[in-house]
Amino acid sequence: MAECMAGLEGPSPSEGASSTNKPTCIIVLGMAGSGKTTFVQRITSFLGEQKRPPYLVNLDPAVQVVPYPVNIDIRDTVNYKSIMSQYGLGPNGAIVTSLNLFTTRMDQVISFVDKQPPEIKYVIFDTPGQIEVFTWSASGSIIAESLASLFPTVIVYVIDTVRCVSPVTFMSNMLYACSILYKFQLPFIIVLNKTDIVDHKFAQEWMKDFEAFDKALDDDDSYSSNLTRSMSLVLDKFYENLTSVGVSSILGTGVDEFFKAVDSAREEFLVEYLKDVEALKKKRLDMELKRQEIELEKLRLEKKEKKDKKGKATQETTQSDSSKKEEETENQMS
Ligand SMILES: Nc1nc2c(ncn2[C@@H]2O[C@H](COP(=O)(O)OP(=O)(O)OP(=O)(O)O)[C@@H](O)[C@H]2O)c(=O)[nH]1
Ligand SMILES: [Mg+2]
Repeated sequence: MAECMAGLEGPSPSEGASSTNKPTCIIVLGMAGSGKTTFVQRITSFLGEQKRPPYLVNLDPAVQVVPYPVNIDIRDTVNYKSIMSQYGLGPNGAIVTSLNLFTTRMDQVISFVDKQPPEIKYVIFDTPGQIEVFTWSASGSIIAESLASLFPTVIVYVIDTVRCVSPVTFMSNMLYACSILYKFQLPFIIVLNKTDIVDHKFAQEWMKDFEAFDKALDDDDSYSSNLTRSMSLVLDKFYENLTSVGVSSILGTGVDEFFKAVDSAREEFLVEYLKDVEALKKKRLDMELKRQEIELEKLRLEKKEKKDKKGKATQETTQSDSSKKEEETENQMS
């Protein structure tokens, strides 16, 4: 049953992301229709069969049916249709705004995740297809950073392999993946989904072997293919450290390999990323302390100003009273 987020106080999690008991947070991103929700459903049933059910969070406010047993559902907190009419937004804008509003309660989400028993090894976040939420809106960063400051966190980018058979669309997908990786700076796994329709090996070969990719581009002499060729040289560094897994969310193939990749990404997080996250946490704390100091100083000044004004007003009243009295005495004497 979904958690009720109303009236819950913010968290005070005791330990950081380095604790061995902390579950791994998996944020599932990908373009619209790439199969994120079906993938989450598949990995949930895989873990369920192994008696290791995950904790599930749906961050898509516009989804009609959530096909897995969701624990936290954004739809219980924000109504995206009424956000459309309230703010005069179109469907995409309303999804981005809904997520921004939900993000203001991220502390509550963290509190729920933090309260999970040690048997919960994975917390999975399904996200909307409006990937711009995670690329240019603040909420994506807030969600990822606040999770990573407390739990080992991994970004999973789901790709529709069928849409990648053309080298140009493959490249645009990779550029998106690359921008997300650099934005979040967290361990990153690419899931080449829908392998029941197309084998993913060609995509892995293109990532490893520039010449193979170059050859695939030979049949296309458009401007975009020339641009794509230059881009693939630039992306070489990005491909070097990339983990990719072929999965069919419909058949369930590749899921065990995916979890092996997640477990090594967790290790990678604990060894390499934690330092940065700890530094980020410290920076945040320093900033928060500074903000509180400024806020206190502002309050002090406001209080002093009010007191001064009150004093001045009393002085003026006393002065006008005494001048009135003087006037009255003068009048009586004359
Ligand atoms: N053949 C095949 N179809 C798949 C696979 N995964 C997902 N699909 C189909 O792809 C379509 C989109 O799947 P969703 O899981 O809704 O995709 P999504 O990324 O969550 O979509 P949005 O939330 O709208 O962005 C559905 O028709 C799925 O049945 C797969 O591994 N193989
Ligand atoms: Mg979905």
